Amino acid sequence: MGEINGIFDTSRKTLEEIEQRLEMPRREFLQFCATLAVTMGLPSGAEAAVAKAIESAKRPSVIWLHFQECTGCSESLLRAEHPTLEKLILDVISLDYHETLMAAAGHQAEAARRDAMKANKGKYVLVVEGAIPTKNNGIYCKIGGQTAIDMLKECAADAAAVIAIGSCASWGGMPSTISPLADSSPTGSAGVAEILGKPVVTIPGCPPNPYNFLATVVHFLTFGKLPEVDKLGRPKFAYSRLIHENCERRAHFDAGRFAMQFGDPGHRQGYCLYKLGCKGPETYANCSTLGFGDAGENNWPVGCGHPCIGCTEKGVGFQKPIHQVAKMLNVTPPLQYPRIVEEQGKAASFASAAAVAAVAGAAAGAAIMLTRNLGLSHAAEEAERAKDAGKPATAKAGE
Ligand code: FSX
Ligand code: SF4
Ligand code: F3S
Repeated sequence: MGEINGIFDTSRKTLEEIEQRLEMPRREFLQFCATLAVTMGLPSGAEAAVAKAIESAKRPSVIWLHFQECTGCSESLLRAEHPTLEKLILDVISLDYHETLMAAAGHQAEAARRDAMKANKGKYVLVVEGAIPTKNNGIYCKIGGQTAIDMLKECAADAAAVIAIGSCASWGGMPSTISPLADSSPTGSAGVAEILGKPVVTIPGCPPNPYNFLATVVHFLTFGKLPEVDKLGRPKFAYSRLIHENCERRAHFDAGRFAMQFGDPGHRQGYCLYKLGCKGPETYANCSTLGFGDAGENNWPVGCGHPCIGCTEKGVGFQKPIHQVAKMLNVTPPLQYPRIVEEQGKAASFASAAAVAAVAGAAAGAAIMLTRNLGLSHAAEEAERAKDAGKPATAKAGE
């Protein structure tokens, strides 16, 4: 995977080489950098620094461990399209150990891990996916004869940075769920920080948004350090706002329009899912503004009609019953308060406004695009009204 020199691989590369390798025109590459800069909340113009960091051959060695999990975190990353993980592996990071993607197996795989750790001592990035079972000395998850506890401690000892990806690695996630009849999870699953006894960067989500992980790694490439985090280790650029603050259904919440059961008229019209147990009001994450899978607007749980289960929030996801209504942490309407006659499918969403702004390469432009988007939505509504002229109105303000 290229010659390693210090913390970064300096054996490559010109922008032209990147274009060839990523099979991506320069313009698209810069758009990708702008998207990451916007995700990180960097000011306008920062995409140039991001592009420079990627093109100037900084390429940290990454050791990626898998413990108790479903591999959905890696799967989610594989669904990121700008560029794909496969291309990222070769061009942005040097992925020296990843059990589910590497060709090597058995002793060869373990040898590759130890070689990479030795060659990059103190300089590699350790990414951990999955929870760590602690009951009975951790025997419920073993790799190459080692328990997850021992392997994690061994790999973390000489790492420059540790990133826990997914809710499982962040605090235990799904495997840490406790049955009402028990006082602990079946295997005593814990998160990385708990095992190491020190804070680590966490990217919770089940699965997490791949751009939050990519942005964290690219932040490391660009600035030589990991991004600022909150008290749970989550990068502030991604986890500082409640989902409820920027939800496309927020206007319905404020107007008291709720889906009462799946498939009822309110649900079909895109009303608020609060009464179906949506945990958006007590969950910090950027799902509502970023979306998933590059599949266009509305591609996130609430956008698809399912209440948020709070998968990024310790103590909410996999702990509270899905149907239980959320605790309201903040009822102040956001600045971008949409009009209450907004209906799903009539206009671009906040997510697409941010994406367009990113493509334009202007982080600060997101707000402008958002304003334009609201204008467009108004225009779309007016056009709809004109089209329906002569017919009875189907929706009234405040309905
Ligand atoms: Fe956990 Fe990742 Fe959920 Fe799955 O591997 S965060 S179970 S999506 O995939 O760790
Ligand atoms: Fe959106 Fe859920 Fe808040 Fe309703 S309760 S506005 S669906 S985040
Ligand atoms: Fe998880 Fe809720 Fe986002 S369920 S993916 S935090 S919308």
